[in-house]
Amino acid sequence: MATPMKSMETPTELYDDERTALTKEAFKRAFLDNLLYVQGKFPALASQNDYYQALAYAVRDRLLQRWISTAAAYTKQGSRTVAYFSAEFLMGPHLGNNLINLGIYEQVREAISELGLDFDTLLRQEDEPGLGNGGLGRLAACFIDSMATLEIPSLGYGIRYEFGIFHQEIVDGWQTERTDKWLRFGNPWEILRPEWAVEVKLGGHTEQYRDEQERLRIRWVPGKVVVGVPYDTPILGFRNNTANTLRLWKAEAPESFDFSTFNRGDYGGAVRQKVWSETLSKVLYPNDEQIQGKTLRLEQQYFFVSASLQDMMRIMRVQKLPLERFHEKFAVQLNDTHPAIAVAELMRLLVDDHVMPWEQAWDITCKTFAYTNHTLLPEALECWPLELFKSVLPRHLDLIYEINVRFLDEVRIRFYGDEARLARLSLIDEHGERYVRMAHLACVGSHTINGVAELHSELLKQDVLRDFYELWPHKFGNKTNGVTPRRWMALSNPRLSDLISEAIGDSWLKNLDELQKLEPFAQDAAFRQRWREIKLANKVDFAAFVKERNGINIDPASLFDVQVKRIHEYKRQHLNILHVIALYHRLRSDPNADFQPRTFIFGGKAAPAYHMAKLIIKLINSVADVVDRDPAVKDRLKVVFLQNFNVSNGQRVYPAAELSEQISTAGKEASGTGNMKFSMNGALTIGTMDGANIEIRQEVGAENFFLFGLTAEQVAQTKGRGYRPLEHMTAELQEVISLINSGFFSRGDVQMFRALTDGLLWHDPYLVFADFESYSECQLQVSQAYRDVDHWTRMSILNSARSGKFSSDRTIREYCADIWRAPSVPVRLLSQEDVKV
Ligand code: GL4
Repeated sequence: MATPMKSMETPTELYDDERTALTKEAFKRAFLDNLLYVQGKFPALASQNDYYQALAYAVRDRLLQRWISTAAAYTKQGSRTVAYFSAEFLMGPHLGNNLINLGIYEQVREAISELGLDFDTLLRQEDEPGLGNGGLGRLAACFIDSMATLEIPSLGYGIRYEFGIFHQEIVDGWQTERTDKWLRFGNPWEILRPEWAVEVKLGGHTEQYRDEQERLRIRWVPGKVVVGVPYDTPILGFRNNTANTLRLWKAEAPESFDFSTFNRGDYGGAVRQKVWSETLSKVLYPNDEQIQGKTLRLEQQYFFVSASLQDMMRIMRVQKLPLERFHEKFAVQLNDTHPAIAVAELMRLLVDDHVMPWEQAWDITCKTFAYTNHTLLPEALECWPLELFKSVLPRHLDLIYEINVRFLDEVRIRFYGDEARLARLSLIDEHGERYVRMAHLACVGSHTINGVAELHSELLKQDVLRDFYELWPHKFGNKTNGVTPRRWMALSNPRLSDLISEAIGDSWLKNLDELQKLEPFAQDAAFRQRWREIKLANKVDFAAFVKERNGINIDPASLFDVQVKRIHEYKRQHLNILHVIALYHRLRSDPNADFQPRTFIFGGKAAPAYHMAKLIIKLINSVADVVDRDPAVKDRLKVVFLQNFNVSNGQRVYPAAELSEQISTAGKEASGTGNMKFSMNGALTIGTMDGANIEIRQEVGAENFFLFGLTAEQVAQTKGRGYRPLEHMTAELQEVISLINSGFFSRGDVQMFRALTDGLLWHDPYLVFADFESYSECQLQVSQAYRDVDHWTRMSILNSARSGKFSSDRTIREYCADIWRAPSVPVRLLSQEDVKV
């Protein structure tokens, strides 16, 4: 592996004492000290993981000064702080990223190799914190990176799951899940803050009582109490002095061991409370865009939201701010509806615990929250059965009723006599079994509501949140997603990043619009040559990785065509694999066909209970297997399923990709963010008019984008007319389906893929058949374009050069300007003098 951003090393005034100086010598000394004093090992006994830990602690020591300085600056300034509430933070490995942001990557790498160790091996030791499912959790991670880079006071609040997203293994072509034990060897990046633990109540009932002034009040008598303990991870800005905080809550029992029970001889009962309490933060629910409606999930959501709001109130006490100014001190962003219970919880804290009048509390609440919607899929809209909700949060249900009564009164006046509208807007769904609608709670309690790409924000207004839009049009807006170029370019694609910096200087990493300066280089033959060499080198690296993981050889000269993302029918991995089968069929029918060799790379996890998604994985692997064994297509067609697609594997695959598959049914993918990572790294996109694809195409130019398929409007019309997939059957598609049904890919088992093929033939809810021909034709254009090497390279450079919009820095600037109104606070590094005890 090359070194990320050699040209950009700018070590600045870090602590200059012997312990944390940035000289190579001081670093080596610190590293060896940590090996002895933290890991308790000496080199002869140390494992690679011991070395990694020692290295991580040496780096951590060097960023704590920034953390302390940041805390000091924020406390002094007392300015508005963004609290980003998210049930998921898909951070990926910290070590490499921290080295990049500190500007000491190269030095550290040299220090480590001078000690005779392999730096890349140590980097690979880190078990990535996979505390998210996919795009939504990764977006949260990009956002906190950008907030730190833009020097915005912010806190990420979430859950410290003991087990993150499961580890995917492919066994006989099927997905199997293994527990993700990421904390097994400890986590050097977090600092436990037991002194800030808070209690969170659950269950029980409510009762009336009279307070000292004889006022009738309501009190919540909980059935159980858990303790939330914060674990803090510093989040560095890029080459500045800012280190913000990601604060994740672990659930513990108030008393870890119940002695009275123990003394009665009930040993099991004595630990039961502890066990139950800890299950709250035990495991991440592995569903993306699909809710399961489990009690434990609601408890998790409430647990982290309540702990976070209480923590924010503690901060206000420390800063001697009255609670009446809560909304001035904090702007809370709700990352989807997972933390939407915060609306009711803030009301409870203000009204019940702090005896604030309802109207004032409600005013503060609405000025505090803003809500981001991330999906239009109906199965992802959170609704909790009333009885379940009541059993977990009896007091909140009362509060929600009260919020609802007042809200509907407002609606009644605005829309005189429109009973149907009242029912549609209500926080409670009363059709059949009754439910609490979390999206409605979020809308009512927020001052701003946004979608994550232009099309998605439009569809929200027209469709899912239409009634709210008609009520409060001023609340609605769009914030197109973005990704951090630090992780997704500097760290993962050092070769390309160095070339770019050589050409246009290195400030593009802070201001991605500067990539525009690359445009003229698209006309420079020598530059194009280097651009190609870099892509090839990245492909060679990736091929070696595939060889090691899958044991198969892929040809770096073939076109690398990649689809990596969660497996979901709406994302249409099956459209892709059906096309691969069509190509296979063409090659078998006409062995001498003129054919651009391609390697199709797939990766992604399926929710464990999502059978169709798992069947799609099996089909991909079965096709991979047949193609690999068939000498007739050797050297021309390859299919690879990359196991356990996660952040680390993403860092390997985006730089090597040439074609990015963004082929969701139009109107279904809210934004997508992988699409942006590919384009930045010079891959061309084959895609539908969906999510952020539309904006990518607009930026890079229609001539540098392979567009196919129905538009969202056409999809709606097609469905409205009564879609019949068979009407879109072509001869080739017929061959493909027959081949699958004949058992060709399943060792003669004609039943194996029936659920999939029958589903397509008779229902095809995501219009795979309707788009198949358009997709096939577009793929032919891709193959032709790829042959014109110079032209392809020009398009690739332009994709990168025009991807500036898709930096999460741009997104965060927009959130700051339009929603949070949080000013930046530059941090001055404290000197040793400042921190003397
Ligand atoms: C998602 C969307 O599916 C995805 O398009 C979007 O990019 C992402 C971040 O906004 O959010 N919504 C859910 S739920 N999971 C996602 O990945």
